[in-house]
Amino acid sequence: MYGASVDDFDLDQEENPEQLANFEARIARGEKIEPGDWMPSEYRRQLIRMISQHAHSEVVGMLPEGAWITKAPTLRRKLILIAKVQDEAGHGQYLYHAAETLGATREEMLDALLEGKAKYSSIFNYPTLTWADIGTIGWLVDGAAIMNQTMLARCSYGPYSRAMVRICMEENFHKKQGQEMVILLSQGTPDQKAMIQDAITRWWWPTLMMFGPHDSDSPNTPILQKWGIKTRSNDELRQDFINQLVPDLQALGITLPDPDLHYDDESENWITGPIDWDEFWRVIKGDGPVNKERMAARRKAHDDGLWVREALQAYAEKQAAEAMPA
Ligand code: BYC
Repeated sequence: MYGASVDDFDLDQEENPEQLANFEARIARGEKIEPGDWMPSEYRRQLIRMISQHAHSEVVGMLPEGAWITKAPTLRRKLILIAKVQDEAGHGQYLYHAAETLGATREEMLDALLEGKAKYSSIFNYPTLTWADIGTIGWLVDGAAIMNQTMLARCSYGPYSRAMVRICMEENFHKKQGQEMVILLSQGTPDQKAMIQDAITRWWWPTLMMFGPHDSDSPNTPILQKWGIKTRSNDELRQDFINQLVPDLQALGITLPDPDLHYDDESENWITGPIDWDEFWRVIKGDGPVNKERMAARRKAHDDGLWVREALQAYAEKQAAEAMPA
């Protein structure tokens, strides 16, 4: 997908065993790999894939919540939601920058998204039907993201790892505001209780899918773990999330939509019933509840922003012309 930018670097580098051994020794010592450093092209390719998809997720992730800014029930909630959605735009910026350090251009990455070649998180292909969805996204979706991103803050690639540190701090605020909303609604009027129960019922399974397929069906995990990009697997992170969330939600009187959910004394884990992976693959292939709506919104935003890109380009050209000696 990013052939030109990725393959132009260090041709035949994998055929140099000494460089590869040195690279892997650095990772084993816990050193960060930085943009100008030698790296295998597959390491670069994997990072561009993951970081650009992550950036797209942040930007597409603004849509479900952005839709509720004008409908927030109080000024305080509106301010919080605006700040959160603005943070997601900032996260997208840090991440696109991190991917640019690997040689991918912003245009290539955005084209890949708009042409449907690049993925973004499955979770953003579900609609936000009620105000309770906003609290649920904050607690569950941002909570799942933090679980995954705390791991990525320790990843071997310096720019991604540093972006993650800052993003995680902001995500913690997002999670807390969501948790506060869920707690309040779960202790509110019968209508509010029903609304939050309905939202958790709809978001529970899609949130578990966010962590990606089971380890046995995850083709990228082995190489990502070998090179210190992921330090924990999809299933490990998902299990930690389930163990954290189940007791908290049950304590609020919320029922999870899983008749098989039970605590296993031996492993000390909450065990869920089977995840509907057919649904997951359908959603990431473009056939989720609101995939088409999300992509239409992104394409419109891109088209509407054309005059800004043209103005910036004209300004840059003018500056360059003025800097030229007469
Ligand atoms: N959605 O080999 P696997 C946020 C794809 S933003 C879509 O396990 P990997 C927030 C996967 O890409 C949170 N696709 O992949 C924002 C692969 O296909 P390709 C976003 C998924 O990379 C705004 C195939 O399935 N976080 O929280 O080892 C507001 C096989 O999977 C998904 C990140 O992006 C999915 N859920 O592991 C609020 C974190 N899962 O690419 C909140 C960075 C899997 O080979 N990314 N696929 O064609 C990662 O940590 C990893 O890429 C994943 C997947 C854990 C997501």
